[in-house]
Amino acid sequence: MISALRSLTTKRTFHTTRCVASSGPDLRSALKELIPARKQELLEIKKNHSDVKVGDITVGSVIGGMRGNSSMFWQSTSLDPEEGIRFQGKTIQECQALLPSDPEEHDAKKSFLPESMLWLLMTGDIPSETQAANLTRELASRGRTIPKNTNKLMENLPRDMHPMTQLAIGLASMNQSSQFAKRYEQGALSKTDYWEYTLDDALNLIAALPALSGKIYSNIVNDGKPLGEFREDRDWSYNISSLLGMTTKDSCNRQNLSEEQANDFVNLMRLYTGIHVDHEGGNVSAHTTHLVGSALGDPFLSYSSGIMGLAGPLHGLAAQEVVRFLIEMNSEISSETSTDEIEKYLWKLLDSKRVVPGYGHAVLRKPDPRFTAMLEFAEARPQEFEKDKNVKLMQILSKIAPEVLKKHGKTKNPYPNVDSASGILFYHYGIQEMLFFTVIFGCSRSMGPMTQLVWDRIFGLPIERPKSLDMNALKSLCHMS
Ligand code: FAM
Repeated sequence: MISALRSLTTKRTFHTTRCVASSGPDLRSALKELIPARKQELLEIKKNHSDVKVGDITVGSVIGGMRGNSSMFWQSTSLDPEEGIRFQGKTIQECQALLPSDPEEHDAKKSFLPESMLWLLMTGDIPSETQAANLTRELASRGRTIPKNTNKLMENLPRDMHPMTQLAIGLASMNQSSQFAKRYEQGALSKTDYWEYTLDDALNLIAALPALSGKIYSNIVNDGKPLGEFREDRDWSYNISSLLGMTTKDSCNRQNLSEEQANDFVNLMRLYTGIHVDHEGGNVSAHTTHLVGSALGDPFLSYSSGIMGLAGPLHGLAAQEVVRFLIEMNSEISSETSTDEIEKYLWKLLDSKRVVPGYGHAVLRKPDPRFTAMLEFAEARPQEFEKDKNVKLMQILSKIAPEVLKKHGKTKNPYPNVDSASGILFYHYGIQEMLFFTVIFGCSRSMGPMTQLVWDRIFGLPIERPKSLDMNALKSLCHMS
């Protein structure tokens, strides 16, 4: 299964990472090394090639969610319909091979650190072990405390408020601490300095996510009482896991996980948050962040808006829909290996005009390599997952559903997307509050849009303002009376 999916996802190689890596020990100094040449590049394109045509916009695209309309500049990731996501030109497999992991950990199955991925997104370079460790420490130091008002606000939110609403509120409230907003308000900021304060805010935002997600989860499951401790000497994903009560040492170990299971959970968190960071710019959460940021909204307001977009069922909330769907299907079929019953179940769903959650994609036309990576995580731990009938159904479904969707004939991409596998793995370890899954997605997704916002400020990109067309304009274009 894996090799079949792999062969579909590793056809071309791009080389956008640079030969000479930036030597700065921290992100700010590394960026300072890169900025002059990158700005020069864009300036040259703008000056000499602004008239080059990118494509034609059709009426179908105007009324069809702007599909196929390439009109956004996005720095660090690109999505090929056939092979999936590349992070600064690197596939998931390449990132898994090259990006530094936690040097303290000796587990052969350990995942790379999302902090390494953040470095790659921001700079285009694979960080050295020291650079990755420095960024890990910097985020842990910035994330040790969150602003007092945000803390108070989070403690007083209704316990049954939607977790994504809680996250959006928490992030928006941090705008009070925005260095960018403060300096801008004081009128003390020159355009060339925008990026430095944006970087500061962006790093504070990403660093605060373990504490914010921990607060939200404790609001949901523990009446707001903390489930674990924040460790300044540990990495971002470890702290997320601890604050969810999912480590054996620094948390209440809410699910009584063994040492090995807790370790695996932290690695699941690293893998999941490491590969969900970005999916180029047009998806709802990234695009929203970029759009709001283009009006010079600070990173907190911009990403809070992105989070609201991520909460839609056709976007980030799909992971929860998949878990519900797998559990419901399992309760209605006699065995998770009964191909006939699974097929019948899918047809019933499609005939009632519902979508098969976790399948399809607006851009991708092959199995999502992020799905493959999550599937591999389960396949590398057969003893852990062999008795989990939901995980088994997820695996079997990924072979049956594409065939059914092909016969159905509507879906442009009948293959599994990442949400097919992610939620059910978290569910397996005991994170079973489904509305919460998207919060974990939101932790990860911060990294791509925040990277772009920093580069938006470096390049001085303008406010976004596409032209819209009314019905009369469409009719006139189509020569209709
Ligand atoms: N099951 C049944 N029908 C589907 C389908 C699915 N999984 N995916 C697409 N279709 C239908 C779609 O509803 C549309 O039907 P109508 O013409 O009647 O409106 C038709 O196939 C063509 O759609 P498309 O061009 O293939 O897809 P879109 O670009 O319009 O939409 C998705 C893309 C992801 C919204 C869509 O495939 C979907 O609803 N999938 C299920 C929900 C899901 O898994 N979302 C997660 C996406 C994930 F990548 C993420 O953002 N987290």
